[in-house]
Amino acid sequence: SYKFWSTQPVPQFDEDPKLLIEEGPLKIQKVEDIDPEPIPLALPQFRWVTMDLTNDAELAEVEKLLYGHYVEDDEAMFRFRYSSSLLRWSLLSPGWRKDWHVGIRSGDTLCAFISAIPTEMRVRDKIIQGSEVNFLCIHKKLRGKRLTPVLIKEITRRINREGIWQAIYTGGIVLPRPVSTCRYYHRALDWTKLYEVGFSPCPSNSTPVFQARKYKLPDVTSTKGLREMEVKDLDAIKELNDEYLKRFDLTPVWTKEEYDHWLIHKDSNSPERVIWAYVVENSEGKITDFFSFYCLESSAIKSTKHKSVRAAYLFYYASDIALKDPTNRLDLKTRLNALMADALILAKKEKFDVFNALSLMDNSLFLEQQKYGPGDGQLHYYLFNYKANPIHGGVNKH
Ligand code: YNC
Repeated sequence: SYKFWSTQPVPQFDEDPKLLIEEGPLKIQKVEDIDPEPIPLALPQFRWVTMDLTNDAELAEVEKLLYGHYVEDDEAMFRFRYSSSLLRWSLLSPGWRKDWHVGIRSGDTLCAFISAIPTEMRVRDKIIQGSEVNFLCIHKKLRGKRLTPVLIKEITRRINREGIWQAIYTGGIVLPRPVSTCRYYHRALDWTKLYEVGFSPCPSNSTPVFQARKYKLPDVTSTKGLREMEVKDLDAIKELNDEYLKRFDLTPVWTKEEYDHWLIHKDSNSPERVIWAYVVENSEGKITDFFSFYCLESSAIKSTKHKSVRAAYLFYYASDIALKDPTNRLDLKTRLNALMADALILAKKEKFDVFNALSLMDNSLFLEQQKYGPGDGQLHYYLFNYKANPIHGGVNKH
C-alpha cells in the first residue's frame, strides 16, 4: 500500500506488466494549471529554500547534509560521500536551473534536499524533454514524518512550471513501478583494503594472500593508441557514442556541450577530480573507442582502520566494432574486455580501491572475465508520468 505513490502518475503494480502497451505520458497538463505557490509545509519551523550551488558555502551545506544522511547499504557500513566537486558536476550540468535545487531549512539548518537537472532522453523511438531527479535526502531525525511526498510534490511543481512533465530517477527501494532493474557489480582493485574495511569477505576456500593475488593487475595498459580524451575529440566521441547508444532502449540524448560537461575533466572548477575519459586513436587518427569513469567515495562508517573507500563507477563507453557488424558479438566481447582491462589498470593508478559497474549496456560481455562480482545492491529505474514496456539494461547514473 503505497499511500503516496498510488496517487502519482506512475504505473501501478496491479497493472499487468506483461501486456505490451502504447508508450507515452500518463497525464497531460498545462503550465497555467500548475500552482505558482510552493506546497505548504505543515510545521511552522520549516521553510523552503532554493540553494545556490555556485556559492561555496551553500554547496558545503548540501555536502554536509548528504555526508551525514545520504544513502547507506543495508548493514549501515558505508554511506555515499559526494564531494563538492562531484555535486557541482552532477547538479550544474548544461541547462541547470537554480530553482530545481530545493532545500528545507529548520531555523538556519538545512535538513532536507531534493534536486533535478534538465535532460533529454530517448525511450525506444521517442524523444522526451525531461528531468533527472536525484539527491533526495532527509536528516535522520526527521525520518518517517511524510516529508518525502512534500519534497517530491514541490520539485514536481517547479519542474512542471517550466513545461516539463516527465522525469527519470533511480533508487535502491522498490516503488511503483520500475521500468528496469540493474545489479551492481564490483571489481576489487585493492582487495586487502576492501577486506579490512569489511566490503569484501574472504571466501572460506581461499586466503587473503591468494585473494590479493587474484586481483593483481599489470602496471601498464595494452591497447594501442589509448590516451586521455581531450576537447578536440568531442565531435568524434559524440558521433561514435550517439551511434552506439542507438543499440539501447533507454538513453540520454546529449548535445556537444553535454558531452563536454560529462566527459572532460576541468581543472579549473574541481579541486578533486571527478571524471576520467580515455579514447583509442588508430594510426590514421580516427577515434575508434572510448570509455569513462567517475569518482564517488563512500564513508566507511564502522571501520577503525579506514575512513573511506574510493570507488570508480563505469560511465559511458563505446566501440566502433559494434557499429561495423552489429551481429558480431564475439569481436565486441574481445574488444570490450581489452578496453575494460585497461580501465581497471588506469583506475588502480589513480588510487581507486574498487571499480563498480551495473548490469546494463554491453557489460555482461566483460563483467565475469574482468573478475567483477555481483553486489547486494539493486538499482531500480523509474520514469515519472510515462508508461513504457519493461526495458532491459537502464541508462548510467551519476
Ligand atoms: C525514494 N527513495 O515509499 P508511500 S534516490 C521515492 N524515492 O511513500 P517519509 C520514496 N519515494 O510508500 P522517510 C523513497 N524513499 O507511502 C521513500 N519513499 O507511497 C516514499 N534516506 O515518506 C515511501 N535517498 O518522508 C513513502 O520517508 C514515503 O522519512 C514516505 O524519507 C525517505 O534521490 C528518504 O535513500 C529516502 O534520506 C528521503 O529515508 C530518507 O523515510 C533518506 O516518511 C537516505 O516516501 C537517502 C536516500 C534516496 C536516494 C533519489 C531519487 C529520488 C526520486 C524521487 C521521486 C521523483 C519523482 C519525479 C519528480 C519530478 C516529476 C516531474 C516532471
